[in-house]
Amino acid sequence: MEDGRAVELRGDPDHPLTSGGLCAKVNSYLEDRLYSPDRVLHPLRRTGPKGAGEFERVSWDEALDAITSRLRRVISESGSEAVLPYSYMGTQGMVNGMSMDRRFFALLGASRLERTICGDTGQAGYAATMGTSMGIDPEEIVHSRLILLWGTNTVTTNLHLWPLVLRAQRENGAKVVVIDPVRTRTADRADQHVQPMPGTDAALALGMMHVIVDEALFDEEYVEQHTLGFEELRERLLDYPPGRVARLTGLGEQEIVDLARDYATIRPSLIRSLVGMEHRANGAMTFRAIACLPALTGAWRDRGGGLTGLVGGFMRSSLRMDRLSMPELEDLSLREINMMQLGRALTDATMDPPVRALFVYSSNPATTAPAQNLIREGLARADLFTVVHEQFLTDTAHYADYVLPATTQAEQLDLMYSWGHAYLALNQPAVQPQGEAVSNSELFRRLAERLGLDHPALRESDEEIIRSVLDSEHPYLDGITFERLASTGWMKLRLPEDPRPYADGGFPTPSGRVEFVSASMASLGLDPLPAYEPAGESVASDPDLGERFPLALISAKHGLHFLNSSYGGSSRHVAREKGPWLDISTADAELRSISDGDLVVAYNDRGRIELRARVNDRVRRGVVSTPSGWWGSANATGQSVNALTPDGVTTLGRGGDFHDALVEVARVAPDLSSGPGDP
Ligand SMILES: Nc1nc2c(c(=O)[nH]1)N[C@H]1C(S)=C(S)[C@@H](COP(=O)(O)OP(=O)(O)OC[C@H]3O[C@@H](n4cnc5c(=O)[nH]c(N)nc54)[C@H](O)[C@@H]3O)O[C@H]1N2
Ligand SMILES: Nc1nc2c(c(=O)[nH]1)N[C@H]1C(S)=C(S)[C@@H](COP(=O)(O)OP(=O)(O)OC[C@H]3O[C@@H](n4cnc5c(=O)[nH]c(N)nc54)[C@H](O)[C@@H]3O)O[C@H]1N2
Ligand SMILES: [Mo]
Repeated sequence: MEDGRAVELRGDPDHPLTSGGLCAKVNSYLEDRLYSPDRVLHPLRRTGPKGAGEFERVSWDEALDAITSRLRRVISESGSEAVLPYSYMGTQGMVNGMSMDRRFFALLGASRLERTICGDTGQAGYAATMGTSMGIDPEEIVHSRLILLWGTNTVTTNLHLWPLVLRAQRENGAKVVVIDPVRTRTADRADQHVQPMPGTDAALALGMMHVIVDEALFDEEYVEQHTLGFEELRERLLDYPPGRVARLTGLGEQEIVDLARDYATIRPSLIRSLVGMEHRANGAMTFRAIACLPALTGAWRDRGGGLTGLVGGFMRSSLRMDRLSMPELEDLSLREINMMQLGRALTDATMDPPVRALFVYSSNPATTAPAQNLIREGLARADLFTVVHEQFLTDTAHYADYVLPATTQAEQLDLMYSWGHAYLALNQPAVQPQGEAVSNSELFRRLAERLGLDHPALRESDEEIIRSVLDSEHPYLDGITFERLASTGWMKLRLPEDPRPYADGGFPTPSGRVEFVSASMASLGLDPLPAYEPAGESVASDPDLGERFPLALISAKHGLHFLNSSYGGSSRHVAREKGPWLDISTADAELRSISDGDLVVAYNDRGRIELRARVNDRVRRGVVSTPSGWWGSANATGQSVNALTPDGVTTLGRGGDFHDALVEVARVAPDLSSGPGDP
């Protein structure tokens, strides 16, 4: 800081996980975010048509009066469920992400939002097998000798784990295998890249188990003592010989056999996943099948062996999470709307009551949620009142009746949660809020007061909330206090001495064992055994659709400079990403007379976007890949990739299926203003 102005941002060199390293996204946070000339610094009122992004500055008083009187009217005419909050984790903090806002909408009696866009499906799949999604501490990866980065792009999305992977390679000679339909930056750096067709990983896992059982490479004692249903599993595995799995996954038969042998014999072996495979109709079953592997081989016995995925459970199980949202305030009889289906909720004429007021904060659904064109249609409704609390004029904000300015991390107090590691951090404000920006928690305190909502839960300060969240007897929090966090910035949870949580079994399933056979799956009407089902929207499951749209589209987080859609509107980050591109195989490009660098359109019945083709073999024939995060306003079509994605919700985990998207791709002839896929 110099004279009240932040002049430099750096990581803490003593932090064991980051060693002070910052990622490409936040390296220039001060210029690109805190002091960005594009920031929203004052309340704005819409002056042009919805979507045009034309606004005028108004005072906070004026904005709050207009918002509260509109909310009152909507509630008195249509009931409180006509109000819908929409948020995700744009502010990665606990106070601003899930406390005052949740209390406010609960006390208002608004429709409840199912916030399941990230992690829920995969975690539900793991839990169906092992009772939890929590594996080992990711830092234990340094002890592994075989690392399967399964559907996760570590170098891009989880940069701080990568040095530990390299350390395992250097110190233990670890072999690093990436399993991903796309040859990612991570795959480029791995010892081996296994490239299955999208959505076929459950078949791969079952095929590996087939080989492991067939060649008696499994851990008989571990299976006997700590698993349930081995005989039924063995029978199921007969359906997955390597020959059939090779056909299902597009992999070589020998490749599958070798991977299985490596997995069973190179120890410790660790499977690392995050969310890449979950955004599919069969996503939960994929994670369930994968979670069977370490139980079969007894990988959990070894230090650095087993599974490690999202580890938010470390914090969820030890912090007083109930002191954040205060679930007791919520009326569970009020309707729930899934965040994947915002478009449907805003356009479905049978909704009773219809959504008449939408309050968006910490999220940019017009870019990040599937079925984008349906969302836009909903947001454009003249009778919908939309408020967006934001730092920038996102594609969602363009539709707002009122945009309210939000603070950034540098201006607000928060307790930082993590699902990637076990360090808690206290984020202390460095600078005064810029302009008239307010934090999320402050916004909802102000709104509550204006609306005359008089509940003590709506008056707590940020610091009071943090202190009560930390006020836990859980052993992980032993010695972790507000004061100590304030002086050190971060502290690691006190995880148990033995870093092998399931070395001696003790899984939190109904049976206490890893459930190859699951009665809870059966009771949901689902297959009690792990199985492969073709992806939801795929050539295999819908040949007619596959005829028209033969390419499986993956739109994952391949942009190094975007955090979901954050920074997608920043000219500097956009320039660094070198334009929205589409990776297409040489074979598919030839078939469509597409050359490297050509402008192409990717389209289906839901939408169309323009991209620059990169003809290469980063994807296989039948697959195309483009980074998510780009804003539609930056595309010639006004749409971005989620215009092409479906908005289904998975049975288990209630997550999205937006990676199950079929498209066709065509070259855009330079002399045509319109082309294939035009609505
Ligand atoms: N740079 C950057 N970092 C980020 C983010 C970002 O937007 N940008 N977002 C953050 C967030 S919110 C999250 S949740 C994490 C997610 O972290 P990851 O899970 O690592 O990220 P994703 O890009 O969603 O998916 C990882 C990989 O899954 C692959 N994949 C897709 N379908 C399949 C499949 O069927 N099988 C297999 N085996 N692989 C498949 C994709 O090609 C992709 O390379 O990243 C975080 N980090
Ligand atoms: N096609 C496709 N779609 C995806 C994914 C994918 O891989 N492919 N990934 C999915 C995943 S894993 C996730 S997590 C979601 C994420 O989707 P979103 O939650 O919508 O994530 P962001 O795009 O980063 O939007 C967060 C917004 O919050 C704003 N913000 C940041 N801090 C604050 C704050 O303190 N207060 C307020 N009010 N606003 C703030 C930012 O400016 C930003 O516009 O996207 C999902 N969508
Ligand atoms: Mo996410």
